[in-house]
Amino acid sequence: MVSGDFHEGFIIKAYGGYYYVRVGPDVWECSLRGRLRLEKQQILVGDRVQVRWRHGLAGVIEKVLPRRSVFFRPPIANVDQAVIVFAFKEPEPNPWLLDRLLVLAAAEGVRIQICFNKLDLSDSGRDQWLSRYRLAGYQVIATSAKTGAGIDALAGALEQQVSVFAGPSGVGKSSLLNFMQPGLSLQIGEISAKIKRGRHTTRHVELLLLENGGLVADTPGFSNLDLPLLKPEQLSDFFPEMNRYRPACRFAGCLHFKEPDCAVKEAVDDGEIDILRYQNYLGFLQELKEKRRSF
Ligand SMILES: Nc1nc2c(ncn2[C@@H]2O[C@H](COP(=O)(O)OP(=O)(O)O)[C@@H](O)[C@H]2O)c(=O)[nH]1
Ligand SMILES: [Mg+2]
Ligand SMILES: [Zn+2]
Repeated sequence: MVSGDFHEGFIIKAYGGYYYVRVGPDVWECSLRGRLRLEKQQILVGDRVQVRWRHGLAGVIEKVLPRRSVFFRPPIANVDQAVIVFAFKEPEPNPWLLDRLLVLAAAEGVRIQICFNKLDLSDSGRDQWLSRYRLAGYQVIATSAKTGAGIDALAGALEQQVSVFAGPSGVGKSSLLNFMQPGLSLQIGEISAKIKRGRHTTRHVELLLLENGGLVADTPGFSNLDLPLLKPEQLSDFFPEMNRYRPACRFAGCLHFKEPDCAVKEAVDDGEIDILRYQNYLGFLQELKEKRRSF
């Protein structure tokens, strides 16, 4: 290579004033060209960039290529999908938290994939989880990082996509990635250490490259679980199963709460919309109404 050659790559990590850029099979440590620093252009993990080779595995970022999208929490460019991971057992799924993450991910505008892990520990109760979320209209995969069940399906969903893994700690996010890509050697099971460090810890986001071309950010979860700033009447846009019935409600701005002739409430009564999902919806609705009052 000649010093000054241009190459294209993408940023997998930012750390200590350097950007780590994957160029083909290698990772280069790159600084930012002065002009870009002056422009104060925010550069994110996931950004595609043009780099000039300097020496060894080092270069300079000359240009940031146009972004397709920006995921805010955590900040990553060009994300295609959020994979929301929960476990069937240890810890038990928390439907309130799951539904909240689904709203947050939907508000980010990315595709959503749900993964229930620890299939090996599950009992007959698992079908209820799978059908609840499939009925709601989500893609759901069941996996075990212990036996390997469902891992091919998960890897297939990640292929050639940029994905953010989110979910509570201890559900097996890192274990799943290690199973798919043994070379990653991500640390598993350090739940207590993570919590002890407290909420002001800087979180370093890193994109991991899988053999099938998938890129995955193994995040410690959403950094903030506040609901997005939605108008109460927008909330049902983020519940796919309610979206289907909404056009049949009598009122255009129906909140599906106490309004007459509400198609969503009828679907709940008929068992076509899961009652627990609906109750979580009402809980979130109340929260949004209170938030609006406090402005
Ligand atoms: N039985 C079982 N245990 C698992 C599975 N996946 C992960 N674990 C265990 O669950 C714990 C937490 O896993 P980890 O990957 O660190 O979860 P993370 O916090 O979501 O990244 C570890 O003790 C893992 O060995 C699974 O599919 N089955
Ligand atoms: Mg982990
Ligand atoms: Zn309604």
